Amino acid sequence: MANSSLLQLEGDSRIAAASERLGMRRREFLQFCATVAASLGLPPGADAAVAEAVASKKRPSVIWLHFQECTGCTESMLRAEHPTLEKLILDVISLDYHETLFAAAGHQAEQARKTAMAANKGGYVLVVEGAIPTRDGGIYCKVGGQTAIELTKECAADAAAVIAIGSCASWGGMPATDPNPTGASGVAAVLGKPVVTIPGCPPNPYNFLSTVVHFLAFGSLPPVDDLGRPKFAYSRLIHESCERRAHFDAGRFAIEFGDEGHRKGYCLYKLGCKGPETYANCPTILFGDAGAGTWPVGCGCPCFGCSEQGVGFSKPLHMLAKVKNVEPPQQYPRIVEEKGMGATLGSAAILAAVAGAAAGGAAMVARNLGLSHKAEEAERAKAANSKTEA
Ligand code: FSX
Ligand code: SF4
Ligand code: F3S
Repeated sequence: MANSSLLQLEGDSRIAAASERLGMRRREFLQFCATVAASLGLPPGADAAVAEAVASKKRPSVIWLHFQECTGCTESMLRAEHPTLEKLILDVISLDYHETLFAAAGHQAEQARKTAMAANKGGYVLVVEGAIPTRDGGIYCKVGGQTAIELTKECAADAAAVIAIGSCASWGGMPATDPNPTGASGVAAVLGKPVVTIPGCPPNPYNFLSTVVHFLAFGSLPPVDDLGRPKFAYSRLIHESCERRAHFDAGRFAIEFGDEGHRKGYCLYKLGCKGPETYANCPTILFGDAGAGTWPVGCGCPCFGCSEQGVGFSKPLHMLAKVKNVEPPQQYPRIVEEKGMGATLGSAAILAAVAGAAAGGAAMVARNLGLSHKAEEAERAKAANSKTEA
């Protein structure tokens, strides 16, 4: 890791070139990098390493596969309200194969994938979007004559890292809904080894961006929980950061869509909101940079747990959520833990109002929030153990 400070980098020609390329002011670019570093829960000083990496490191080659899905993951990445987002994503990676965005087709496209894989053997990032059908030999999804199973295994063999983007690729998601006729499964299940998962239907593009920036800056993917989810984004229940939480605690609920409670912005728990059992940073990171309230609950729609295996696409929409942490725990999480709230250009703008040195402070704030799902991980491990024992 380089040893420069963020402020020293302001006069650096690499930073000037990167800012120009991205159509950002230099200060704006540096503040964005500070926010990404803070969101990842990195130690103070890592913001400069992030800025140097984004500005000057060779962009990692990305092979992006599509299987059983709606392409919402790609859409949400490219249709963000703020035009800088997709520019940033496409600037930090070299997207060498992507079926939806490719101008090439047929054999030409297949050749491009093989060429990129050979040229970057052992160094490329494989991103899988969509579930993989496993029933009947995987015949329900084929690309270029190969099944999704074959393609995933072939592309993962020489990848430096594998990211399952969206709930479909993470564990099966919507295509795996009961009775799951095609045997839709997640990438880890097909490869038989853990991968980084960024669930959500669609997932928030900033969580993908932050994950890739971590890989670019430090050569590894960020720390994950036992389901492969980056801890910086999936360590807290939605219910913990929800703006309607005070109504929940006070017993003020919307009972029907459009009733007085709903119009007044009361808690959506009784309409089936799964925020109390879903881990994701939706309420803090928001979607589309369109301002406050741009997330499901903010718009009056109960969270349906799209990012939580066993909740989204499994539990009926109006079934009441399992409420965790109703009372304070006997033991509190450690004060200093990796936890971020995600990087948004909005939060970068807030940082912009603060002196450069505040980036370190932001990192500390992000780190001091603590983790809330340690108990849940332990619960899952216990359940898995008792299954093995039985
Ligand atoms: Fe769609 Fe992606 Fe949902 Fe799945 O997102 S938004 S069905 S998670 O794989 O395209
Ligand atoms: Fe927010 Fe849903 Fe929790 Fe109510 S139940 S506070 S709407 S997350
Ligand atoms: Fe999904 Fe709930 Fe967030 S439905 S987008 S996890 S608020």
